[in-house]
Amino acid sequence: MTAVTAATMFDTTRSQALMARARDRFPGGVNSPVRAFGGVGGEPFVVARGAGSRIWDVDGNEYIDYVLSWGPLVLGHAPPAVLEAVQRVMQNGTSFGIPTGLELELADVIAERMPHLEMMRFVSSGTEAAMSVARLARAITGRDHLLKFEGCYHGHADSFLVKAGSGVATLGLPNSPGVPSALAELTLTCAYNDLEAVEKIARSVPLAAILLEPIVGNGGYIEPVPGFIEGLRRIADETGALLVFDEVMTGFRIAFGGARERFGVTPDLTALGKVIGGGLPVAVYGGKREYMSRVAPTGPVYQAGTLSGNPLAMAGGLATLAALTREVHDSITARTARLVHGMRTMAARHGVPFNASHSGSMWGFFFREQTVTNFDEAKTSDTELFKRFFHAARVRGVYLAPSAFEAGFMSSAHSEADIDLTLSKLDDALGAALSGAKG
Ligand code: HOZ
Repeated sequence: MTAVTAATMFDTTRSQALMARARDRFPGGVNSPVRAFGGVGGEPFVVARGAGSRIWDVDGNEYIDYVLSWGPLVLGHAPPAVLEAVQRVMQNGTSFGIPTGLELELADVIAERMPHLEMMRFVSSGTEAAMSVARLARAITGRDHLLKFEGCYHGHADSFLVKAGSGVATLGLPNSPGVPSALAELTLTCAYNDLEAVEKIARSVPLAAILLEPIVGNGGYIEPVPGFIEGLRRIADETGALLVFDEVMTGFRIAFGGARERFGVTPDLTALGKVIGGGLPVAVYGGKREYMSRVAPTGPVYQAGTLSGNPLAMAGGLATLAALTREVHDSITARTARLVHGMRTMAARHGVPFNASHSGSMWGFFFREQTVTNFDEAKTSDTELFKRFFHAARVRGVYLAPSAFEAGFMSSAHSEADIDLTLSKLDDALGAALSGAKG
């Protein structure tokens, strides 16, 4: 199929009509900024349904999906085990605001795979988890300053909208109006992987916490260099700061047991989300018992939520983690490796500067020769080529994250045949993108 044919056959009439109406109701027509396609231009599509590795838009176009709701759908779309569990639990009611046994069951599974979460608190979004962790770290240490890394995204709480990644990076907004400067000043930043800068800051300012995505997913996919995470642990210990892993994206993806298993470093506090809800709104924060005991009502650090521990969300998470055995994790990892390897080969064949990598089922790529180690380097990748590649892939039926600064994901529903098909479509798409065509 030539590029022209692929674009011509691609009807988006219904999506366009709905988006035109949506723009009147929602800022940018969306309920979360990256969805507006600001990072790639053009019109977002409106999704109708998903099954396994595929999604279909309201015009009937089919896509192999590598966004997977931005990470949670590690079993793919509408997995029968999750649907059955949620439907079964739903028969007994949708929310109580009273403890249920399901919360304890999900917490036990999480603690079994991540034993450093001795005690935890469920919330409904990654933003809430990160915001609560920051408050707790400040309360434990009696210090106000936080250190985060440029391009890392920890949700949209005031303290974290400073040189953030994800939509903030995609839209080129370094910070956000509305965040009181008095608060923003308490959030210090430096480049990811720059241990020397961390050392300098941590020794001159008393830090409550050093927070990071142990593998960055919100500034594009960026891995820590050997020794970086170990170095952060040492500096935190030596300076009295807490080390916080934001594993909302990486949790149950980069390794069966998350970043602690992958890097052999134990954080003091952890935020998790996405996979632990299997596509329903759940997040959690937790860590050492002595720290988590400071949270109300055992301790004075206040945090609450009407829908926290929601039974439907707990059921979704339990069914997802039950299906995500180590064997299943390993097989998704193997397919991710094959996709990444295939993309490298494809780029080499086309003679394009490119690098791609993955850890477990989380992956990413940049149109740039050298490995990317921080967000400044990510910004030097060829984002114009990325945009053309994104659109060319989309009209050929492969949905990639609509931003050069987001990670990709894989699910257990993606078959070997899906990977083969994806690679052949991406090869064709790259050819079209290099010839300057968007479609
Ligand atoms: N913050 C998410 C990506 N890192 C995007 C969420 C969404 O748009 O749904």
